[in-house]
Amino acid sequence: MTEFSAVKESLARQAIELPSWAFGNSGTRFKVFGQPGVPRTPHEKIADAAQVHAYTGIAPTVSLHIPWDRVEDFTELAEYAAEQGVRLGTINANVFQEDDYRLGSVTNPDPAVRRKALDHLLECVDVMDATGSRDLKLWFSDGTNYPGQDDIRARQDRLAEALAAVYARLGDDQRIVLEYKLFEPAFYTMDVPDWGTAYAHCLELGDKAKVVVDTGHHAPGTNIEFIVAFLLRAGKLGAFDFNSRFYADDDLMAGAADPFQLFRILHEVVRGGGLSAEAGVAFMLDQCHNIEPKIPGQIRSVLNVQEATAKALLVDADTLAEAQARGDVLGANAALMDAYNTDVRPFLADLRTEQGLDPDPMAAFARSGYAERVAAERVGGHQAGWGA
Ligand code: PSV
Ligand code: MN
Ligand code: MN
Repeated sequence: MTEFSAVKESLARQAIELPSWAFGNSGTRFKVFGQPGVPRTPHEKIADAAQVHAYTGIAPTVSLHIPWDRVEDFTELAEYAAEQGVRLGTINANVFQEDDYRLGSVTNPDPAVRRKALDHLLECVDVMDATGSRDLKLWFSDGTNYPGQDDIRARQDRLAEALAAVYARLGDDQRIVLEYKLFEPAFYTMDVPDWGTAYAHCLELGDKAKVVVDTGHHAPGTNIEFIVAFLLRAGKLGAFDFNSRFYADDDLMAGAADPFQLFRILHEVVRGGGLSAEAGVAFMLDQCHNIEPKIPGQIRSVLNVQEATAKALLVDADTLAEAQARGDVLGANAALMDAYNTDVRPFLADLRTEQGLDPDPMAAFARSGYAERVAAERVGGHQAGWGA
């Protein structure tokens, strides 16, 4: 197996982006549970995200959702983030929470609704100009609930038209990252249900359009690592939304439900060169912490992704390739499993110590008193805006 010293540098360079909405109250359609000290403003969400970075050292950026995080002055928000020790990252558009969008946003049969949705997407590019963000993350709740409700093909045309208009507005260093989801909120057809649909639209758009793999957006049993391998090979993997699911789009902590799947995904990332800066893959979390405390929930998730990455990096690529070439099924499988079964936690603790961080981020945050302080200071925290 590869020595830990050989992979340390890659791990030290790892960057995982946090979702601002993970810090607000959230829940299901049955109940949103309030927690003491949750952020009341985008600034406070960023302050909380900065805590995760302060203790893990690998969560330097925060993803915003518009309009949940709309502020008067995004340049000021970016400056505030820098003061907190983090940067603003991906901008997520939101065309799924208004009555007008009952029958869809950019695929709505009504041209006036389509125009309104497109205007919001273009406004998000304005926000990116102010925040210096590279990526516009597009997820559409659009779809239909009943056979015959609308013309599936016409909806694809409308989608393509909107995407082309947004693409034309992008700056040289900006990208669209297009997210797919099998079902929910639409139950019969989603207009971007799978990676193939997202890939086809991104291909048509051009180089600045890439696919987002949200690990919670597939049918049970889907081989997500295959999708990752395919998209990386095609130069079309733009980003991950990491989270865990047991049943549907559960948005639980990454690596909680199936750490082996997370390892298999990261193995394909490493194999495909996806950790390099040139690959341009954004590693984001997209989660909600409905019942557990939010900052520790994010720290745990970041550590889970880091551990899976460390194990993936420990796979001895030569041993694996040799075993594969000679058709040694068990040898090849063992090369992978040896790495997966390694306890990387002591190595990662040492790495943190070398970086001047506490070896145990969960314990260090708990000791810091931050949670108690904000619980006393902040009254009337906001709902994340999702899951209610
Ligand atoms: C949709 O389920 C999704 O995964 C998209 O990324 C949204 O922007 C996000 O969840 C909101 O939580
Ligand atoms: Mn997502
Ligand atoms: Mn989702």
